[in-house]
Amino acid sequence: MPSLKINLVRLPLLSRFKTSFGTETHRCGLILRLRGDGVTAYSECVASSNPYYSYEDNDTALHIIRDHLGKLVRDFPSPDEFLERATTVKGHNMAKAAVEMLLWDFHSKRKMKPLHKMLGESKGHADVGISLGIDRTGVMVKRVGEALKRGYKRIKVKIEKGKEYDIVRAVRASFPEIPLSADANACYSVRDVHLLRRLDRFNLLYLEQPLDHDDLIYHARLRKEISTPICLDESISSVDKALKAFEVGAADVVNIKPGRIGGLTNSLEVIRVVRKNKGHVWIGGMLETGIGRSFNIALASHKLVDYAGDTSPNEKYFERDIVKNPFVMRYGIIRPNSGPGIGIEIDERFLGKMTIRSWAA
Ligand code: OSB
Ligand code: MG
Repeated sequence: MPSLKINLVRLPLLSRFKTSFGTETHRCGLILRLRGDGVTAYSECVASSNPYYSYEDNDTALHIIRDHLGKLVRDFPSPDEFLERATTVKGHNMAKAAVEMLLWDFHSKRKMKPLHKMLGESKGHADVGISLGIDRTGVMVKRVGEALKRGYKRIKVKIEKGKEYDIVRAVRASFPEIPLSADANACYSVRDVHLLRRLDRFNLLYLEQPLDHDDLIYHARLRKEISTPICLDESISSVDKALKAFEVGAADVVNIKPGRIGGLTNSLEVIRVVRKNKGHVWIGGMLETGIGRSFNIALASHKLVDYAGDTSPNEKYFERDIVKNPFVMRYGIIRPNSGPGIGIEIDERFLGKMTIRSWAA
């Protein structure tokens, strides 16, 4: 008998993570487990306890998975087949992605193949950058220095409206040459071009999602008005949005989060769309536990992913993770697990301890 279990876990973060939309002190998310045919698969839904990054949160994702998507996986469809069935549900990509990735893990394990090899041609490693939350500029500069010492290949600082210039200037003044980017998480409007133009002098690799979470058109306009390349995160919620972004000239770079795009199948397609349009692509993160991270690392190892992503090892976020074999970064790279599927060993006892509620779907 197939069984789908959903656990809501709550793990304290080592330090608070501040973005322009809010401050996180915990990772509160859904862990999915699918059992059947002698296989146990896991995945993580990237939604959190609030709808500040996008409209989904843990409650909407739980509802969609438990009441609509769960029944579509009883015969263990392929990820493709599942997505086809799930087209009746509009939107809710994070919920869909959690189930789609669960099936990727399931089928990779059934074939006894590591996930990164199921996804296409793998480089065998992911290039790793770090995402640093907003803090006092002195603290941010110190954190950048520590991250560089640990070998991170790219530093991204979160910015917010009115503080962008001071944050980026302080980091650039201390580290004139490093690969540096800034992530606004959609806090500017088209009337703020003058603020963003002032960042042009800092030679950023790109500016991530300056404008509205759903926008393409104003990003295309902004892209002509500043010299810093534009990277889209929130706005690229589907393959269709990726195609349109390049059609209207809204982006130079795309941050792919499989959770935002409905899973790995769509992510692979977006990667192809971006590279075909001569854009650059990297894999982002959503403060996931080691389970969610393992999917990101597998995808970030894909041959066509050309920029370092936000795939820091989880010691950055958690004192203790719910996996027994967390990723280790050396010289700014992480190797995907070589075991079947995501290759993660779950710490079931600790997972149980961190679980607030669970459901069978
Ligand atoms: O915009 O990339 C983002 C975390 C939560 C929500 C949005 C974002 C982020 C990050 C964290 O930047 C990246 C990571 O998981 O290491
Ligand atoms: Mg972002």
